[in-house]
Amino acid sequence: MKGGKSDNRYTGSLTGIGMQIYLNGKYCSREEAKVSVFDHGFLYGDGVFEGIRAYNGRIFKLEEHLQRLYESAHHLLLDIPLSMEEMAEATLETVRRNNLQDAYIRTVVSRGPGDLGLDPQKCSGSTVVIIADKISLYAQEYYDHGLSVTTAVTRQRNANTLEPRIKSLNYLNNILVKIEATQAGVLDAIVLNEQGYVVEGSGCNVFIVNKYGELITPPIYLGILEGVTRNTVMELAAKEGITVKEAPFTRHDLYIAGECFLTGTAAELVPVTSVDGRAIGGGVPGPMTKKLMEIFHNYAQNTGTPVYS
Ligand code: PXG
Repeated sequence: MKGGKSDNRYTGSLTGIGMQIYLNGKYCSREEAKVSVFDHGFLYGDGVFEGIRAYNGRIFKLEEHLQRLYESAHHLLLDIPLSMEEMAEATLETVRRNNLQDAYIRTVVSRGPGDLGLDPQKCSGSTVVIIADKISLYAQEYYDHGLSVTTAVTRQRNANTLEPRIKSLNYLNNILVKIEATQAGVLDAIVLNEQGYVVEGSGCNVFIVNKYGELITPPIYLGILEGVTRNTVMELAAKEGITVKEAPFTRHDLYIAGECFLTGTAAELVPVTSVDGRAIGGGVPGPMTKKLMEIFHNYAQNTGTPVYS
């Protein structure tokens, strides 16, 4: 992006040599993996996607990701020409063909090629893409020392426009938030909804630890993507005996929080130690954040659908 600072995303990306990409039932090279300029995914952002991780030869929460993909498609009346079982198998096979143990998988289903009008009925059939690559979102120093973030001026879409629970190919709201973060010299920004409640980051969910030691994350009805990592962290924390609440909170609650962290498939758990220049928890990652990072890491390494068996 012109004028923007480069960050350290996708540093682990494969060079593409020998990469095998699933495209509409066939596996092809990076060079061959091309879709039409008439695809409504390209023309209108008409489609859905998922970002999934594999750890240690196992796909993490595959069923949950596919469930969300199919729910997003259902809302958009978008046909996925594979059953969920077939999609699961295609996902496993894509990781296998790329011989990966740890991977970041991008599944995309778009409306497919049509004419230049909006009408999805004129599209000939969905385009399905599965890419298995590597990803490293933030440099290790941010996991060790925490991230500085700002709050974004761009607000969350309300559920009567484009429902935030749909993981659609229209990510412009999120991209505007990301641009704001970059312009402010930080790596991410926190989004508020129209009522001023904290909802999420540009591509991640948000948690705080309040002064009572409770772990709080915004409820789904405020307008968030129901993150797979978010749900996993809530479950793992509850098992640890931590009080976990889905409750609305404001920018002020964020500023005075004892701890704060972000969750996402790509980011995993990353501590936040400054918001709009206000230090969170003394400006260092808090004990609950560190504990949950460790528990999540162990859990992710030892669970999931085996790729090679
Ligand atoms: N909220 C939003 C808006 C997201 O896009 C999450 C929360 C976290 O959900 P999971 O299920 O992953 O725990 C996401 C997912 C990126 C990037 O480059 C991030 C996502 C998707 C695509 C790219 O940061 N986030």
